[in-house]
Amino acid sequence: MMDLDDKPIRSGMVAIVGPPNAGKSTLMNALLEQKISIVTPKPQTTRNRILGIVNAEGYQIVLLDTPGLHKAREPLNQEMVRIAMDSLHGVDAVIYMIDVSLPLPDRLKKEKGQELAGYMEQVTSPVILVLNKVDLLNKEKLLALIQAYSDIFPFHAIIPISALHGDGTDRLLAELLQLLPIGPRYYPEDIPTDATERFLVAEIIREKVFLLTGEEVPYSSAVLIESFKEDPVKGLITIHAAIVLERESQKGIVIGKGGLKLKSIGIAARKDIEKLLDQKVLLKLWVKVRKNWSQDENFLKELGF
Ligand SMILES: Nc1nc2c(ncn2[C@@H]2O[C@H](COP(=O)(O)OP(=O)(O)O)[C@@H](O)[C@H]2O)c(=O)[nH]1
Ligand SMILES: [Mg+2]
Repeated sequence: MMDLDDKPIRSGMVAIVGPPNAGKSTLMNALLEQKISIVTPKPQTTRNRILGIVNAEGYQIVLLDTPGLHKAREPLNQEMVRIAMDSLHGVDAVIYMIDVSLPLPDRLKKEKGQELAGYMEQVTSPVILVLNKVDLLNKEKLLALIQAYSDIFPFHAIIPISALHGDGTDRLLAELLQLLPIGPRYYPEDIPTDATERFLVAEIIREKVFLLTGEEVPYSSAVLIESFKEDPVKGLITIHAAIVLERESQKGIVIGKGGLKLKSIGIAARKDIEKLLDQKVLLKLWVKVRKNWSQDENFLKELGF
């Protein structure tokens, strides 16, 4: 398979996995040079596998951003971990990402190593350990960490980066490219993701709920797009969406005094949705309760799990 100027194309899939909050989605957006995956300071922001397609002359990398690997007990969380583990198969390379700014107590070092090795046991493709958030760590500590991790697992490479500031991402990209086979692009060159506009819009709204509400509310919320209507004459898209909560008592928190919280969620979401769709948007949000939806297999199916 050749490019226009007869150079071979490298094309393949790379899964990004690791514990919650390591910066996986931030890295995906950085490599895409575009925001596709939502990012918040809270763990378990990403719930599905999000596909991001990096296109350049001579290569296409299909990135799989995944939910964080963690010990999951609840059905939703188990689904999330299953999605992340499934993405490890059939890819050309795996990025295992950790947050180096987190203190690793001695007693945890061994356990963490075993946990990581356990996750990676079934992986047949090369694994690159990405040490993220190096902007928060001093160099000496970083060297010790690299040494400790290289004892744990035969990583193909260990690469320190700052996904937020874009440091080290070029080296990572170069390393990934070497692992990709020569072959045809999997996707057309002009699309950054396979996700639907509806899905991306629901994710943006969920991101604002995560950012603007506290305690357990983010983890108890899901977003359903109820209608999505384009009016080409007015150049306006009207979107109706429901924020679905698990309990009646959470409604007040999301709506806020005089509806102010819901209003600010709506304003923040609309801005990002307009950027995404490159059109004016009228966004109508409301809040619904579906008791314990995260335990409800049928509802999880509705959400696309
Ligand atoms: N300081 C710093 N923060 C980062 C970096 N990468 C990600 N973050 C932050 O870490 C948090 C979690 O990021 P996210 O991409 O959602 O992590 P994920 O759960 O692994 O997808 C967010 O607040 C990011 O802004 C980094 O390189 N440096
Ligand atoms: Mg994420």
